[in-house]
Amino acid sequence: MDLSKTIVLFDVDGTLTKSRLSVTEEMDSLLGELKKKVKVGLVGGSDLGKIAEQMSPKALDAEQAIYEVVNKYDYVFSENGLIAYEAGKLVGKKSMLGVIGEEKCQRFINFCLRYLGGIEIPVKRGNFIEFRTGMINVCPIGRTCSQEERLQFAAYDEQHKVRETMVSALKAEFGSEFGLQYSLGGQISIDCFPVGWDKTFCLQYVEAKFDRIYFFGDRTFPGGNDYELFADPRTIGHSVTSPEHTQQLLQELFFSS
Ligand code: M1P
Repeated sequence: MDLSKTIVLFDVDGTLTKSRLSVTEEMDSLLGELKKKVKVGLVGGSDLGKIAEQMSPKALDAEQAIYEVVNKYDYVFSENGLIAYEAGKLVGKKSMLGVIGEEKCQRFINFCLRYLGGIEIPVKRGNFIEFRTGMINVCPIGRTCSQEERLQFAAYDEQHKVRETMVSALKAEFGSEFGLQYSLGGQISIDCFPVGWDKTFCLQYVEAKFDRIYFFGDRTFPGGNDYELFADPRTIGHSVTSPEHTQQLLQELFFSS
């Protein structure tokens, strides 16, 4: 296989790392080997700070982690590619606020806060709404929960569909008026962004340059934040169940002769 015009894109949480945890040394070194063969890019739903923290675990501080990750990988697309880095340089930045405006943003946030104030779940912590550059992340348990509380909520949500129910409420409230799209990005939250600003957004930076665009993600089901990029005809999508599964597929695809 001619790999010179091949790029491999990876989701981060659940694909390269366990949710919100650091990359293992084994995965880090496998990605290092892969980079010798093909171009490699990250496409995370999270903001750049979180991706950098997870993918540059040895960095001393947040700034250094960002510097390291954007220079280590050929492309780093955070917030679905709304913030795009190529070879260490910022090449694109989209603002959700710029598109929907302050008034709609406030109506949206106020609705979320009222909705979250009206539900009861086993545990609530802090930071329920994270306002990012390209999206608003809404988290019923609160992003400051511990790792243990995160896993407990994820299991509870699986059973009680807290996030799915909230997405239905958001759709009923805002319909197509706000032009927003919702995805269950990771384990505990909902990513809310303008329609079309899903992970396929990143393809504009790579589609003309590569003949083969692989994508590995774990949330590849409809409603998951890897779905659109996984299903896009421009990519060769691979659905994985864990970082170990990603490693196994990489070995089979790129390292077995
Ligand atoms: O995996 C990507 C997602 O990671 C986090 O999700 P959660 O905290 O729900 O596990 C968030 O940063 C989310 O925006 C992102 O899509």
